Amino acid sequence: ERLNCAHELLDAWVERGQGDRLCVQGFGVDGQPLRWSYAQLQAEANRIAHVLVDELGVVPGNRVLLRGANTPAMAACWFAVMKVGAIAVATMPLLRAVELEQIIQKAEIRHALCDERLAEELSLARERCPGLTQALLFHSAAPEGLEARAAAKPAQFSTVDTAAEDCCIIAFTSGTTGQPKGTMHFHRDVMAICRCWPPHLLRPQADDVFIGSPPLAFTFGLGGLLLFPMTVGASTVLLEKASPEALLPAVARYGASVMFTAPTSYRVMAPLLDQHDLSSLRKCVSAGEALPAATRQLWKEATRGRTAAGEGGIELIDGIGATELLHIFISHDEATARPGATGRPVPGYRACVLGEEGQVLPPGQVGRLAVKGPTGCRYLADERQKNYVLNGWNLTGDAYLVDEKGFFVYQARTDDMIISGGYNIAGPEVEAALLLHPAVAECGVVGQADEERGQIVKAVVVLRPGFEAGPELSKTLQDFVKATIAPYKYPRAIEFRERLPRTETGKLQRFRLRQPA
Ligand code: 3UK
Repeated sequence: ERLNCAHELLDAWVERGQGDRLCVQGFGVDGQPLRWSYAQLQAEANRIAHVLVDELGVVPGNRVLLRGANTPAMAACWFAVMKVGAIAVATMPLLRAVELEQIIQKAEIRHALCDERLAEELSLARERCPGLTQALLFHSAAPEGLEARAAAKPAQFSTVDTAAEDCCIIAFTSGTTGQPKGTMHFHRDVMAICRCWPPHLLRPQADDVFIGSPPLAFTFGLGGLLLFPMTVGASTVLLEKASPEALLPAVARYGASVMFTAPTSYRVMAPLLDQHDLSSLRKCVSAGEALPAATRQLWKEATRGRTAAGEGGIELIDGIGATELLHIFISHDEATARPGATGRPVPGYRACVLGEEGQVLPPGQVGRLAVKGPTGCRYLADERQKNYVLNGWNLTGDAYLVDEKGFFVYQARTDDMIISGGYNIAGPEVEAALLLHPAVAECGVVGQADEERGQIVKAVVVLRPGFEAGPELSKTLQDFVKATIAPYKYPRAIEFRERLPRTETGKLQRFRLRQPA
C-alpha cells in the first residue's frame, strides 16, 4: 500500500523486484569508488535507521541535523531519517559554527549525523548548543563511527508508518542577505515535486545517469540529484567536489546523461568542453538564478555535435524554484525554450504577476510573482510567513512580467530593482546585455546610491582572458549596452574584478557588489 511518503521512492524499487538496478555512485570512506544498487542503498539506510533508533534514541518527529558533502553515505543518512519518521535538517557543507548554531537552535535539533571531515565546526557549535546531545560521525572508519555501528545492525528495518501530512524536511534558505529561515515540508510535498516537474518537463529515462553540483542540503540538489532519478529507477552520481572543472571529467567518467547546475557553472564550463568526452550527455538543467540568453546560446553552441542530444547542441532547461516551495514551479522543456524567459507554470502550479494593490497585471507589466500549487511556504516559527503568503499565493520576492504567449520573464529580485532618475531598471537585463559582449565572462549589475539620480546603474565585470580593464573598455561596454537595450539602462559606473562573490548555491551576492571591492 502506498502512503505517499518519501521513503517509498527508494523502497518501491526493491518491492517491485528491481532492487538490483544501479542507484548511486560516488566515493566511500577509504576513497574507493562506490556503486550501490537500490537494494544496497535501502540496506544501508535500514542499518542507519536502527542506529538512530537504538543508539541515538530518535523517535518520530525528532529533527535530525545532516551535515556532509554529496556522498552515497549522505544519501543513506537522508533515507534513514525518513524511515524512522524523523525530520531531515540538511545543512550546507560550508556553514561555520555560528550559522550551524542558529539552525540547531531554531530547529530545536537534538540529534546530528555529520561527515567526519566536517566535524570541527559542528563541535564548535555544540559548545553553545546544549540541546544537541547526540551526534555521530559518518564517512568514518573509526570503531565508534556510524559505519561501524551500522555494520552490526540488520539490513531489514520496519519503516515507521508516517502520514503524508507529517513534516519530513526542514530546509533552511541560503539567505543571500539576512537570517536563514527554516521552511517545513511534508512527505506529500516531496512526492508532489516528484510528480510535477520531472515527468512533464525533464522526462527522465530509466537508464539516465544524473550528475551535478548543488548540495543535497539545497532542495535543488535534493530533488535533482537524489529524488528525481528515483522516479524512474535511474541512477545518480554524488560528487563531493563539483566545481565546473571537476564536473566535466566526471560526466565522461560516469557516462552521465542528465546534468543539474547553476547558470554561472555553465558559463565557466562552456569554453572547456573540447577537452572532454560528453557523448553521454542528453539534458542540462539550470536553476538558482536567472539564465541569461547569452548563456543559453553559449551552451548550445559549445555542445553542438558533441553530445547525445544531437547535432543542434543542448537546449538548457531553465526553471525557477525556491526553498519555500521545495522545487521548480515555472519552467519549460527543450521544445518550448524561449531565450530570456523562464517558461510557464509547471503542471500542478498556477502563477500570476501582481501589482501594488494585489491586482493581477496584464501581459507586459512588471510586478510581483505569485505562485500557488501542491507545495507552499510554511516557515518554522517565523513572523515573515505573512510577507510570503497572501491569500494562499506564495510571493517569492521576484519581479516578473508575463508576455503575450503566457511566458514568465524574470526581471530581478523585487529588492534589487534599480530606480534611477525615475526609471525602473532590472539589473539582470543589463547583465544579459553585457554578457553578449565578447570581453565579458561574468557580471553583476546593482544600484549604487547617487545624489542626483537616487541610484545609478553600476556594473561589476569579470573579463575574459586577453581583455584589459580600463576606461577605454568601460566606454566600449557602455556603448555596447546602449546599442543593445534602451540607452537609459546603461551602466554609468563600471568596476572590474577578478571574480564575483557567490553563495554555495551559485547565487550572486548582490549586496556585496554595492560596496567597493
Ligand atoms: C531565484 C531564480 C530566476 C529567485 C531553488 C530550484 O534557488 C532555489 O531556491 P532558493 O530558496 O532561492 C529562490 C530564489 O532564487 N531563482 C531560482 N531559480 C531561478 N531566478 N531564474 C531561475 N531559474 O529569486 C527565487 O525566488 O535558494 C531552485 C529548485 C529548488 C530551489 N530551492
